[in-house]
Amino acid sequence: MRWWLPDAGSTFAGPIDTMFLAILILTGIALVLVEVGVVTFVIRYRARPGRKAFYTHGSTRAEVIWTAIPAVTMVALGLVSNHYWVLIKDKKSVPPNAYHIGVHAKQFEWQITYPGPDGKLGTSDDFTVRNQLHVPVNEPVAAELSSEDVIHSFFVPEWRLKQDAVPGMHIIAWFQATKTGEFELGCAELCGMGHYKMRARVFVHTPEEFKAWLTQQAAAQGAGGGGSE
Ligand SMILES: [Cu+2]
Repeated sequence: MRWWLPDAGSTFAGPIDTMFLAILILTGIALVLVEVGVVTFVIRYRARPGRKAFYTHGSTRAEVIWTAIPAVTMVALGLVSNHYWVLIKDKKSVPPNAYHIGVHAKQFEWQITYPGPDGKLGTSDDFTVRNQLHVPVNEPVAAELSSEDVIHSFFVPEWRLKQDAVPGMHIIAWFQATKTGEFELGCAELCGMGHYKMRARVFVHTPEEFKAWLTQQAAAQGAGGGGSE
């Protein structure tokens, strides 16, 4: 049983984890201060034999302070995290050399389309595999997300990347894996009765392995095969 975050497996993991930790510490401090305050006041101003509980309408000065500090903290967090939001989510941030693949979500599976030998998505040599996502390590990949039916969400915890796939929309989620191995792509949006089993295996390959896999798949498709399951 893991008690902390999944292994860091993409270039986004470092900054996202740092931000997560900063927010956890700040909210942790706030939690302790508030709870200590509540308990202290409850004990100190409680009713006792011969004395009524102390009652106050409040203090404007205290209210201004405890509103201003969280407000300033929130704005500061927003400003600090904006850089990473733009880096990860902005349409213009997708690296021009990214390897584009199609990720089509439907109840309840992932259909991953590869550009085939010509390296271009949307041509006749494209091929599709079900519930398997193969990508090369240390190379930017752009997943072109679409959905067949309802909203699904593309989520690979090790990459710290989560993006909705919305019917009628074409959304690109890019990432660069930094760790080879096998991971899991889960659907992170409740999408129906089979949501719990909507997942794909993720394989992050070395460039050579990836090339070999692509060649083998393309050949199998050319020979009339249906891709590997
Ligand atoms: Cu789903």
